[in-house]
Amino acid sequence: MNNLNTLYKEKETTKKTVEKNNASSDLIHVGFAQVGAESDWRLAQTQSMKQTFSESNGYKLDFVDCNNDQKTQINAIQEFIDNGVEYIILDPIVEDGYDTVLTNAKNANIPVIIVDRNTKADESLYTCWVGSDFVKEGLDAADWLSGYLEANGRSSEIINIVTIQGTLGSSAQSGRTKGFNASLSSHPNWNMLDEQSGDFTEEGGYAVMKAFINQYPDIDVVICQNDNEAYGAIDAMKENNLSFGPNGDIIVIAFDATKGGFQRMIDGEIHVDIECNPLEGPLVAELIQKLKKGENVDKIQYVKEEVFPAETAADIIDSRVY
Ligand code: GYE
Repeated sequence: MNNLNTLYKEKETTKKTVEKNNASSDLIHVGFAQVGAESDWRLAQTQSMKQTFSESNGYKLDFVDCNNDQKTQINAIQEFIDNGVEYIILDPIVEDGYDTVLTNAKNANIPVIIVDRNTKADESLYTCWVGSDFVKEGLDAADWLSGYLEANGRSSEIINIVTIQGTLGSSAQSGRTKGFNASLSSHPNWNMLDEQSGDFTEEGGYAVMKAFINQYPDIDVVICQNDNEAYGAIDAMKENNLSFGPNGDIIVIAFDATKGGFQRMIDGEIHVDIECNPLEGPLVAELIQKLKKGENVDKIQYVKEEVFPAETAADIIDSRVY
């Protein structure tokens, strides 16, 4: 009887282990090579991915914060391949330099979904891309500025502009720059004084704006390629007793439209925030589910985005989720 009991118990244990193994092997194994943690936008995107690719939703997520270092990112992807993940999600820090590792993923038959920033790698090397239209964001910023100057009777005034760019070589930086600068030729009175990278960080925005203020005595507009850079630029302007914001002199344009950016608009510090949506997790999961069923997915998918001028901020802030 004792023996039988032991046997029964052993059987139960084996059954449980097998169930557990089955359960974990049912999880879809996904690797996400994230850019870093440089901004509030980035933290919101990480949260969206982690919430979506949770075990309770049926995923096993290998998450690597690449600390804004491309080498780390390439190594992370290679490790995902070596570990046999089923899907790779990549947010490329910069546009160039991923061809070899993407070829390795392709040869290992692992679909790669690119999110947010894009790469110049050949389209055959990845399955699809989902993110923002950065060129359109830049164009939207220019359109807003044009309308704002016109509404204030300043459309033929000389307008001196400085740009605090994002990480050089990233598609978010190159797209926003390209979009905004495309409007310069149709506004001969707009004078782009300088463009320097603040690396999408608050400290970077502060340092670049401080240097701009020292060098250029008459800045009319500062374009900050993300909210965090704008916060840094605002600190630099305050420190130098410069007047800025909707009730002041220097026009402040930001990108991302995070909750913090909305608050700064309400506080009278930012004129307009061009939305960039980081909540890409559910969309990427939808793509993975389709790929798993063998369905086709669109090669390129843009997320929907808007332009939020300061006067709309108070009504909208409570509905913002990031
Ligand atoms: O604007 C910025 C982040 O790639 C769109 O990266 C993203 C940008 C975003 O650090 O805040």
